[in-house]
Amino acid sequence: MGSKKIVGLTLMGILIACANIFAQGNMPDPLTMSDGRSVQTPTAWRTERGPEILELFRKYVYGRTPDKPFTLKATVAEKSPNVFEGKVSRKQVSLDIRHEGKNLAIDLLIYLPKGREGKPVPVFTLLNFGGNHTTHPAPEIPLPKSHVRENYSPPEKFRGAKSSRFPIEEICARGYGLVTAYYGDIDPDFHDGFANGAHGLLDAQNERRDDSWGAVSAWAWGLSRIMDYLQTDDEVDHDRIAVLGHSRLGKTALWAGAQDERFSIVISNCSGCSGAAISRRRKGETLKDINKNFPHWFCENYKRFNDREEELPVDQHLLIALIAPRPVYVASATLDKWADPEGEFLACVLASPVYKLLGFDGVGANALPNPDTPLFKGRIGYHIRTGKHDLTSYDWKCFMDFADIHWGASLSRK
Ligand code: GTR
Repeated sequence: MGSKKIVGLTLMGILIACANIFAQGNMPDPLTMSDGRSVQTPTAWRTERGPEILELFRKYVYGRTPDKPFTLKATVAEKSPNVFEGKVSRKQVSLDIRHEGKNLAIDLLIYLPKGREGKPVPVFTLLNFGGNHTTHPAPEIPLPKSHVRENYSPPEKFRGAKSSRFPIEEICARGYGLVTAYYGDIDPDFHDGFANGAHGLLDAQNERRDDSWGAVSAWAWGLSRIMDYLQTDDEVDHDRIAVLGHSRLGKTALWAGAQDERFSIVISNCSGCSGAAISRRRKGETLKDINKNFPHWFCENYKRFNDREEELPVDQHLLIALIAPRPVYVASATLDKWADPEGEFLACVLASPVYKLLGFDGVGANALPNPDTPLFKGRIGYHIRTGKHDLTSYDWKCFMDFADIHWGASLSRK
């Protein structure tokens, strides 16, 4: 089949999907309050509709993160000023987070470009799936001390195994830094009854309710703790810290960015169901699939909407809208049907009116772009890459081009 025909079919798919969705008449409008009032000013968005949507996602989807006091101590565990032939410096920092006598350790791996004459570095922050040692073969990077899933065991076998997802040299060559941590340090990715990780740290026993936080919320909480640390690191540009995530960690990046405004760019890669994709389409993974296969990711209330997506008072375009007016980028892949690329793009289209209200262009298009043709028109960026569910150097190139545009133009250079 020629590429024109594929694109034509996809376009038709989007149009039919839009028509179906609006015909259903139950797609939540970002600019209408639950009580029917219309949201007409930036102030009404900031003070009423935005907080209302955030609360709905807490109550029905990701769960409520406990608002409890903790202390955070950072210790530099390793520093190598000359890696990648002296072009890059590496730093490993251990975070020790404490609450009522319990503690949680998160190990950070940080790469920064050299030769910036002391100027703070804009960075991309992303969690990894298998341990920091999977991002690069260097023996100085320790194996994780927290629980590791079967597909990354035994850990030593996976040293450097995911380096294609972390093109450190390319990132640093463009003047950016990379901050990563293992998501299992924050919360384990299996149903442990919410006993360990951030849940074990902050939850009181027998405290679980239908809107209590799941693992995605815990990982997002961990990203905010990494942000707490980055705000104290003088080598990092505190106004230019992006959060990025792939797949389940793409869902996490969106939820972290929606809650924590210190992330000045938010990037979701192949995030799919309960990430960027519109749930009401029921294409690819559905709420029933995700709640059945990953019962620990979301709150208990979310399960009430299995096969009843149209009753959910939110859909995922509202999660993207919560990031407004900050720049957000959504990336899909042509073969990643499970993540519903058309649904991911549709969410960008449906979030765009909020950006407009706040004085900016959203995605700036109504039709799915051709593969490998990124949309950089407004503050919602989008591309669909040829290929499978993955995070590649092509995706990174697009994210960095997007960051060049928004961090270069919208914030004063330091
Ligand atoms: C799949 C899951 C997706 C996606 C992916 C991943 O099995 O159905 O929602 O998150 O895992 O994170 O790798």
